[in-house]
Amino acid sequence: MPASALMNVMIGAARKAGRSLARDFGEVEHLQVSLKGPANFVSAADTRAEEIIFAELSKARPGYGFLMEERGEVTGADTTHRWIVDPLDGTTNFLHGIPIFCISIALERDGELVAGLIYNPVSNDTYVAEKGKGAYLNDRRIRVAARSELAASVIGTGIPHSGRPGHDGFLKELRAVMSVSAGIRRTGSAALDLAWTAAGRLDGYWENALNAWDIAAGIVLMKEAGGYVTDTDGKDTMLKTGGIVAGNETIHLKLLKLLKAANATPPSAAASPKPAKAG
Ligand code: 2AM
Ligand code: CA
Repeated sequence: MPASALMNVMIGAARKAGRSLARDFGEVEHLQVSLKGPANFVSAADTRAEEIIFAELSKARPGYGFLMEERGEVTGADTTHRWIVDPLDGTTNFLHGIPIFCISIALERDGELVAGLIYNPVSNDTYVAEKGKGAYLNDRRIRVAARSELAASVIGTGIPHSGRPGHDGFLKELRAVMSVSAGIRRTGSAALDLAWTAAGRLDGYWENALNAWDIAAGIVLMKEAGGYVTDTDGKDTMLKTGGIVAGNETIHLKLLKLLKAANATPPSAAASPKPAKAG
């Protein structure tokens, strides 16, 4: 399918920022050994990528608003359109030289997500979707996986690290899902988890406490790949609540039920270990 004018704009911005990120990623390995470490360098790489995307999208669609990870909300003259952008999703991977990170760009029109792009500049994988036009990976149509049994399903998730909320709650959810599924994967990029679920690599995915820019493009991809995506209450308010559950119709429903039941149980011994007795 030839890309629309809108998608060409999004692809152009992502590829240009992707070249900058890929160049900077090549430097990260050298910096690992330096005393200061690459943290400052990575946040500069993130900012550089965001500036490129901001400039490219502003040039092509003057007046559209923005919600960006670094800049936050930028109100445009055109209040019907808003770009939702994560210039570097999978920052921890990037920082550690792990080539699993991406750029995520979504467009909202009248409050509805209408286009999404996720681009990994290392693998050169470009996932795109526009409302009503299907989802594609490098120009090939993608669909969610057809598996209906959790026992055969590989499920993606994100694990809260220090500074993020919900550690005990996550352990309850993990216990529930790991005991009935074929395996759990944690990529470190919520956007790529959704892209991989849309492409049928993962059968399902859930995570909590995310930001709108982590998931906006992935939501469009999931829906256009024939998938189901809601927050943990089964509602279409993922951008507000930051919780997300995704899969085909059956896996999505099974995951929702499983997570709901898990959250209704008291913390297990594993989730809240008793302090060891002294002596
Ligand atoms: P980032 O790489 O842009 O930080 C990994 O589980 C996912 O969670 C990534 O998409 C990551 O985005 C996101 N993430 C990491 N820290 C976060 C935080 N403090 N709040 C919300 N999302 C976070
Ligand atoms: Ca992110």
